Amino acid sequence: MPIYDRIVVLTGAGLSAESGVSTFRDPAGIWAKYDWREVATPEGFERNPDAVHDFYNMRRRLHTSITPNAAHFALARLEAEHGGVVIVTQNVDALHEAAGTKSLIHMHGEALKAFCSYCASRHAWHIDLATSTPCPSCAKTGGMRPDVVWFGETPYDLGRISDLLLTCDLFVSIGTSGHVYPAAGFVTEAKASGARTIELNLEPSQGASLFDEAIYGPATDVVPRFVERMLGANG
Ligand code: BV8
Repeated sequence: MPIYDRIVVLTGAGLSAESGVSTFRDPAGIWAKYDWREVATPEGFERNPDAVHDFYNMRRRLHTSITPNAAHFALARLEAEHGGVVIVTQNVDALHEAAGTKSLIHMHGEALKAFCSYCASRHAWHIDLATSTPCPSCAKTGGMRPDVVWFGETPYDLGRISDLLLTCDLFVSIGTSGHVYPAAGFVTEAKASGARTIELNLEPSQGASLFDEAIYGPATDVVPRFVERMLGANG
């Protein structure tokens, strides 16, 4: 197994599934129960902020009770023992951090953070949010929202992510269906930079044909084995 110096790992909801977090597009997933247009767009928030707060309050409550699984811990071990690893996650849970990952980009934001649309202040947030919640900084009400990236909004840190994709020599996609852009296009950017591309997922994603290699199975099984292989190759 060749040695890699700069590894970018993209993670999605499938990584947290075995921690009890629903995925989005599986048959019993979140979008089978909620209309993304109503709860995950700025227009939906404008139309009915209480419905959006209810949706994220339900998910935030869940996120305060979940724990990392073997896949999260394996990725933290890869970073600690291999070095040169950056995780770009589409997930808004805090399970990568809880497992010990340090070099992490939350491109779709974080369920346990909130920001004020009036003064743009950001706050760690573990309790329910409502339209009546005053901003801890400017004290205004009606402007506090979950610090997550909705459809039609620009994901965070795209410039830094592009630089990472330009310079990585290994791109690993784990637990994502490859439906949502620009994340679903990262494999193409990494390939264009000459990186080897590997997909670890329960089943082939929408972009499966774009990867050099694929390993299918539950994340808590395939990710620790993949990390063992990577660390073994590094001696
Ligand atoms: C944007 C809110 C402009 C947070 C979410 C082309 C280019 C650019 C944009 C677009 C484009 N085409 C369309 C768009 C617009 C849109 C888009 O992609 N629409 C799609 C649906 C067609 N994109 C946007 O609006 C994005 N913004 O484009 O801004 C821009 C663009 C570029 C540059 C500047 C400006 C914003 C997207 C973010 C939307 N926010 N959610 C939240 O509430 O969480 S989307 C939602 O989908 C989540 O964020 C989630 O992270 C994301 C991706 O889903 P996955 O993680 O892949 O989850 P999914 O359920 O789909 O799949 C799970 C996978 O795991 C499955 O494959 C399953 O088999 C597997 N699995 C299950 N169990 C396991 C497992 N694997 C392993 N083990 C298991 N046990």
